[in-house]
Amino acid sequence: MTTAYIALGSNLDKPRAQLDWALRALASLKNSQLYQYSSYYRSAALLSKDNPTPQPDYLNAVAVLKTQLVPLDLLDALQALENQRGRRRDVKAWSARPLDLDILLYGDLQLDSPRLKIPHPQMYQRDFVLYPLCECEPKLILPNGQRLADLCATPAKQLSQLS
Ligand code: A4P
Ligand code: MG
Repeated sequence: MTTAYIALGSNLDKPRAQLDWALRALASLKNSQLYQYSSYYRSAALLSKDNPTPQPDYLNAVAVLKTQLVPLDLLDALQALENQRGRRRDVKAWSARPLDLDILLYGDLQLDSPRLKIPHPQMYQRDFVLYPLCECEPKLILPNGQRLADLCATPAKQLSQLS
């Protein structure tokens, strides 16, 4: 079994219910065990220059999965779950979405392929990833050598943890 960290995000169609659904789905994923998950965190949508139209706030969380799926099979399984929630692929990147499931880390694998990049390239810059990850795994050393706890030492400024 390999430990994989999954980022969950939603800013459409009742985000809290979307994340609840996603955690239940991850708990029944084939050849995998849902080991742990964080609370939910709300933040303003980070927008891209290509897609600057304002969007609803996001809810984000992190799940810890023990899995026998190889990385691309895990990505396929996560994208199938996104599709089940009506995720549209014919829109610009960073568009509002009912459910986004990204692989943050997969064991100590480092991968840079057209379809899958691990670690997730933007994870180091995103409080809505780092803080829920730290809640699950406070002693984690990130692949770039940084201690996760050091990055999360002060309260996050624009992130609220939900009860
Ligand atoms: N892909 C490559 N590496 C990975 C990986 N590690 N995990 C490829 C998952 N997918 C990976 O992703 C596009 C393609 O990236 C996939 O087909 C896969 O082959 P996508 O999920 O279809 O599209 P996307 O999510 O719009 O693009 P991207 O680049 O994954 O965006 P992000 O990083 O997911 O950012 N603001 C807040 N507050 N909270 C958020 O969660 N998320 C985004 C989207 C923008 N703003 C946000 C949030
Ligand atoms: Mg994504």
